[in-house]
Amino acid sequence: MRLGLVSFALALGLAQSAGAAPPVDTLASDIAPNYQPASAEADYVRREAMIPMRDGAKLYAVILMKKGATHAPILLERTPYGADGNIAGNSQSLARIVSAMDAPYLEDGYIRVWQDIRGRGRSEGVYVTNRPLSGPLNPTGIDHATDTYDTIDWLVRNLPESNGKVGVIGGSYAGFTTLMATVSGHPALKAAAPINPMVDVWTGDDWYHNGAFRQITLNVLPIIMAGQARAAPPPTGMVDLYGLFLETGSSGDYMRRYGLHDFAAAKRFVAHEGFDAWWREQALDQQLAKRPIQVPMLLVGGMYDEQDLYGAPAVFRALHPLDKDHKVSLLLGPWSHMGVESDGSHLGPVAFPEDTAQTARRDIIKPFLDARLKDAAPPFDPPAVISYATGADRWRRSQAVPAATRPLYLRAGGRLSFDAPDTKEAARDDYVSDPAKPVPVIARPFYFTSRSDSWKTSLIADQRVAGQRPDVLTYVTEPLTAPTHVFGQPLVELFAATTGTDSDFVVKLVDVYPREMAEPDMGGYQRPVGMEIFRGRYLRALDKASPLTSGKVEAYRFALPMTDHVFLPGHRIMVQVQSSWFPVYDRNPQTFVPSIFEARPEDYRKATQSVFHTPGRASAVRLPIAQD
Ligand code: PG9
Repeated sequence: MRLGLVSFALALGLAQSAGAAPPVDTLASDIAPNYQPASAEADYVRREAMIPMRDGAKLYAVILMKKGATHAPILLERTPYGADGNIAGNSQSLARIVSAMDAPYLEDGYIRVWQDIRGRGRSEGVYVTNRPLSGPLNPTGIDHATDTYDTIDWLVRNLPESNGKVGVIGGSYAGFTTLMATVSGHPALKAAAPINPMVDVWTGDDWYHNGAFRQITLNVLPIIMAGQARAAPPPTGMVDLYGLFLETGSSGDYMRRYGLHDFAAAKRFVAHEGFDAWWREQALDQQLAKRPIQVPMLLVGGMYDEQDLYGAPAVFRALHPLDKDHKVSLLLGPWSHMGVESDGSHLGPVAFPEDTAQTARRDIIKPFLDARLKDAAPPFDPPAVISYATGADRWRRSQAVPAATRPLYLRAGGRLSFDAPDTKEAARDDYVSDPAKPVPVIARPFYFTSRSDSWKTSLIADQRVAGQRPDVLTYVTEPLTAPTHVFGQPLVELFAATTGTDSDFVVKLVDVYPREMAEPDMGGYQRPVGMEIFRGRYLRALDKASPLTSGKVEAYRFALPMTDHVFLPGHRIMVQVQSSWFPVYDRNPQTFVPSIFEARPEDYRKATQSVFHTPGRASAVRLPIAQD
């Protein structure tokens, strides 16, 4: 009884020396919460605001404008990466504190606003990665559309310098929030420019492509989910990820090795490997197509976007047929992820005759926004698509995108031809796919972040790295005698069999440069034009994996990314076929297992793959041909 009382007293903290009050820290804080880095001499005004949302959460925004701005349009960006990071603090001159993307707007009298989305940076509220629109996946009534509405409402009421017109812009994750903003319904929202937006992360953006898991993107989890502030990727060291992933095993093993399996998002990947309702109901192209198109939109896509290649053209394809008042246009250029914001005069070893990104920013994106946001700006009505035709290196305006109607057939002897195969030629080609030696995306080493930028330029990398391997089939045309202009989404129709019970097929459309080029380094370069992967377990149903029947010939049909490319005379068109694409995509064990995240070392087995080219099983890539 006595002991019990003592423990009770201890629990209450009463056992401390009689009468001693707990210490109170009475020193004044050195933090200056109202510090204003812009001094009297600055040519800009910088403000901060905690903007109240309808549920009481306050979201942090930083507001920047030229001193003396008046009747100014507002350009809003909502980001998970830290609003403050968009302003470098070391100058009193506007031109020096913002990026080349932002400077022209500010110099032209715009108000630029960056906001931390809820739960990120200095904003209150709960962070949910790609928080779905209100509906079955999000019953809260709070989404990026409502947060944008509340933010815009506050901005137009509280910024006396504004003209009451707001545009939204942002790339990648912020491209996703930009798309979400378009359903907010706020009357002040007049234009949107989603750049390389995340749209359908199962079909073709960050997390999977046609069911093949993009393990490389796991490295991003800590960056936006380890805490409210932007954090570092897993501390793997500057290693060749080809070697690291191979040595580690499955993606599940990689997650466990670096503590990534504890992230809620990682648990969702494991729980939703297929294209089930979870992914389908947040695929933004389909979600937007169910709603009226309210806001003029210039979708910006990069043909060599190593992260969100799919999103912008997918939204265009979904909305264009519904777009009776022509509100939606697509701008497609030769850029890697977010490359439109930087130097577009080259990508990897491929040089362009102009800074394509600067042209796009100066002559297309800004005039589009100006026309809708500034009080007196010349009209600018883009056609359905503005694209940069690589190969020919010229800008093009199109009202329609051709369908993929012209088959380019895989033929015996490694030939590629617009003529269909005949019965006299060999029926198939075989190769052995060995998960222990997967086909590399680029020549090793593969770095995730580095000075050599190997991840950023991986989609334009020389494909000789693959074509020379015995586990990659190559089919190539004769040198072309006339230009062949491919504009749109090529469609793969591959008749193939495997001796395994699960399998990946990767198909690449490649421009083979002539042996001798003016730039000597480019002789014989195998330049990718469109490449994509399909995971065989989803052949029957995208939402539910099922084993392949060993030895059974199946038709694999899937689209390559949208492109605009001219194969020039003297060049040859090549198609490559392979069954791994590493380390961007995890390895298919080639033995059916319930979850590839949990594949064990013994599940990874060699398989013999057969690609058919007979009249009844005429493997081909169907090309959308532009008539210039
Ligand atoms: N595409 C990016 C992303 C990757 C993974 C998770 C979330 C976002 C991005 O650059 O924002």
